[in-house]
Amino acid sequence: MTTQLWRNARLATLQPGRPWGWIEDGAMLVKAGSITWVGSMVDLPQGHGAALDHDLQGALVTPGLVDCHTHLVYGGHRALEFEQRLQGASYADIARAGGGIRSTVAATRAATDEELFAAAVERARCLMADGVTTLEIKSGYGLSATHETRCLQVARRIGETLPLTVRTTSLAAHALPPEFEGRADDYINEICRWLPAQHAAGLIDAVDAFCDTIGFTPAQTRRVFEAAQGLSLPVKLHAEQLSDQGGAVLAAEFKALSCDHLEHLSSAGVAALAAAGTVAVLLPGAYYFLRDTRLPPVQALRDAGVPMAIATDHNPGSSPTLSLLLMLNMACTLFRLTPEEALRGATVNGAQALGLHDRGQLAAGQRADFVVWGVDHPSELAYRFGHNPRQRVVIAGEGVDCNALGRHDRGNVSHDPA
Ligand code: DI6
Ligand code: FE
Repeated sequence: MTTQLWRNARLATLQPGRPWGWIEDGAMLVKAGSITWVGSMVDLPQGHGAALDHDLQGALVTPGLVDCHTHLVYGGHRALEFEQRLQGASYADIARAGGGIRSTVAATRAATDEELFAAAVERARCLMADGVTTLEIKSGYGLSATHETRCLQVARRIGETLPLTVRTTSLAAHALPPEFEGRADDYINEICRWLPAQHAAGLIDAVDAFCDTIGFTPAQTRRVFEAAQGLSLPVKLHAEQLSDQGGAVLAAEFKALSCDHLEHLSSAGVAALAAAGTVAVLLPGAYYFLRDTRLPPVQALRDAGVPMAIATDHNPGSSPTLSLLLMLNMACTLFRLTPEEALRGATVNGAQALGLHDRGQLAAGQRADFVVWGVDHPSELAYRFGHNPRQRVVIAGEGVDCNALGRHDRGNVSHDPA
């Protein structure tokens, strides 16, 4: 196996102990997809035997970004609902009137597997071009055994098509499908029946639910978690987004990998997350797009030592963004995270929210997933917005051509007005 040397780099390793895990004149050795050594150029081991030499000419290198919360697979869009909200309708009003998530469910069920895949892989490609090397994808717009399975299969196929790592999460308990109107408990029973087969087919890495007034109750969420636990699957939760249902305390009881959103998180919820080692995933895109005014309790999370992650929450209703870099900026401007907290949130803490400990830092033994950026200082990644200074994305030691991968042939679409 060839050893690669990446040298003349400014490294934000994010190793603990010093700001940014900073190494000014840095180098890395990479072999068989993993980092084997990281340090200052002056300490580079003699006789390292690297056959490939990459001179980065002083560019910044960070770990590859981890987008630990997305709903990437769906049909249609919700631009018209956006217009309704601009005219004063609330997100919850639209959901109660049968729009919102349910309208995306109808569009998803109507789409073919190929249509779902083509749209979703293009979204994943955009995220990868933004520096994302590990991506979580939730189901949750199929809401029946057949359609949830299709969405999870599409998510898996993205991981097989693009070089990034895809982790899949079942979010069957996202909304009540219309055919179960008034029978939420029956729908929960159904989910508990499908999960084993989807898990046996290798389609699920974790199980999530939407615990809220327009989602499911804590008692219903508990039943989904018990089913997951019976399959030894880790759980996550959309908790305390629109109201405080005590979801975080429930999720902590099940040692959840993460609790996500958390604008309405109580102090009891903060304490429970801290005790359980659960990651708080903050989603500034949804906060921004829904024009929320209630901030997640960032200082309380910080004081309690709860690791905070940042993700896009890409979905058609509350966060149609495809830029995790933009979320770094919003995490700072809207939630008052420091730029370093934001970057740790989109790397090492995002990885922890997925139960992954082999990535998120530049350190010996970690996967060689990293990004080369055309900026001087890592703070600039959060400071700039609407700007992508990515120079190279490297996944498992291999450079990725972000422009080519996953791009769909639009050659059969004529733009010729004649
Ligand atoms: N919370 C969200 O922000 C997304 N799902 C959820 O439970 C929004 C999903 C949508 O509006 O389509
Ligand atoms: Fe979400």
